[in-house]
Amino acid sequence: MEQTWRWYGPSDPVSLQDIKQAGATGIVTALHHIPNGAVWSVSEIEKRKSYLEENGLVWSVVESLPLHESIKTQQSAFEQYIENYKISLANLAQCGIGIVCYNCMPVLDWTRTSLDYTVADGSKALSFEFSALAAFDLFILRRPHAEETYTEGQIASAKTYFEGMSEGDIWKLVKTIIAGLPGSSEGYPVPEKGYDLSKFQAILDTYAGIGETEMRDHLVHFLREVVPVAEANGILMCIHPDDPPFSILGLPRIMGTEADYAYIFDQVKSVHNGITFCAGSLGARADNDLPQMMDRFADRVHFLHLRSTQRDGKGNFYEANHLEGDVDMYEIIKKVLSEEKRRKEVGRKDHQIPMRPDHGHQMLDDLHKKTNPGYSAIGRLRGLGELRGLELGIKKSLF
Ligand code: DNO
Repeated sequence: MEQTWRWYGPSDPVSLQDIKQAGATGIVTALHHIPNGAVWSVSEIEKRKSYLEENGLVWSVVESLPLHESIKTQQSAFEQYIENYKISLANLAQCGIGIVCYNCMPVLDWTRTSLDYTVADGSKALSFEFSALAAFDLFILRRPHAEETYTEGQIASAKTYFEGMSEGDIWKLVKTIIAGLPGSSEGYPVPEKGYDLSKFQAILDTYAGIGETEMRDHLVHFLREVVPVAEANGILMCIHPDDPPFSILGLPRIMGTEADYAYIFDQVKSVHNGITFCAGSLGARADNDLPQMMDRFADRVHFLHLRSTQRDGKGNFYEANHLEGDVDMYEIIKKVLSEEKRRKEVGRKDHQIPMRPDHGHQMLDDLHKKTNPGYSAIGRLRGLGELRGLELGIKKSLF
C-alpha cells in the first residue's frame, strides 16, 4: 500500500515535515480555498503540487473534489456544475494527478455528535450517539415531521437525553452537528445566538421531494456524464461512503451498503467508477460484511481509509484505535495485498493502492493543541505505525 496522509493545506497545524516524520510519502489534499463548484484551474493545481514536491512529498489523491449541492438536488445550474467538474478532472489529469475521492452526502459531510468522547485510556475520539442526533432533530432543530422518522422508543430516549442537556451542551451539539467539521465545504450558517436554526432548516428544505430514488438517479446521472471524462483522462474516481452510513435528519443517504455500491457499479460499469473503501464508515453498520465487500469490489478499490469503529448495538459508535473495534483490519489488509498482487500480475499500473490512517485519537501532547477533529498528528501517527506493521507482517508471512 502507498502510505499517505491527509493534509488540509498550508493552515493545517500538522506540517509537511511532521508528515514526513510519520513516514508517509503521499499527500491527500484538496484546494480548500476554491469555492465548491468552481473549476480547479491548472495553475492552482500546479501551485499546490509543486509546493508538495518542493517539500519532498507527492500529491497522491484528491480528497475531495466536492459535488456542488445542485448536482445532488438537480436544481439551479446543475448542468453547469457538472461541466465544471469535468474541466477540473481534465485539469487534474493534465497535472498528473490520477485519483479523485468524493462523496454524495446531502447537506452534511461526515456527522458526529461528539468530537471529544473520552476513551478508557484518556484519549479523545469522535463518536456518534443516536439519541443525541434525535434530540437535535426533534427538540433543538424541531424539523417539521421529524417524529415520523423515529420510533416511539427512540423519541422517548431523545427526550430524556434533551432534558438532561444544559444550554452549553445544546450549543456544543449544534456546532458539532452543523458546523466546523473539516469535511464541510459549504460553510453552513452557524446561528449567532440562541439556536435559531431556520437557515439550516432552509438548506434541509432544498431536499424536499428528493427521496432515495431521486438521489440515486441524480448520482447516476452525474456518473454517466463524468466517468467517461475520467476514463478518457486516466482518472480513477472513488466515492466515499456516507458517514454514518444511514439516513440522518430525514435526508436521503444512498451510499452506505454493499447493495448501494453494487447498484452504481452496475449502472456505470467502468472501473474508473470506483470506491474509497472507508473501513470506519462502512464498519459503523453491523450488516456490512467488510471482507466480503472488499472481495466483491476489489477491482474498483482506488483508495483506502483505514480506521475502525466500536458499535454498541443501539446505533451508537465511537472511533476505536485502528486495530481494535469491530473492523477486522487483518482480513481487510490481507485482501488488499492479494488484490495488489493480482493487479501487478495482470500489469495494472495502479497496483499500489494509496491508504491513509483515517482519523486518530487526540492523545499525548495533542490533547493540549487545537487540531482538526480526527486529524491530530499523534493519533494518526500511532494508526499509521500500527497499520504499516500489520501490512509488513502479513506480506512477510504470505508472499
Ligand atoms: C472525514 C472524511 C470525509 C471524506 C469525504 C470524502 O474525515 O473521511 O470528510 O473526506 O466525505 O469526500
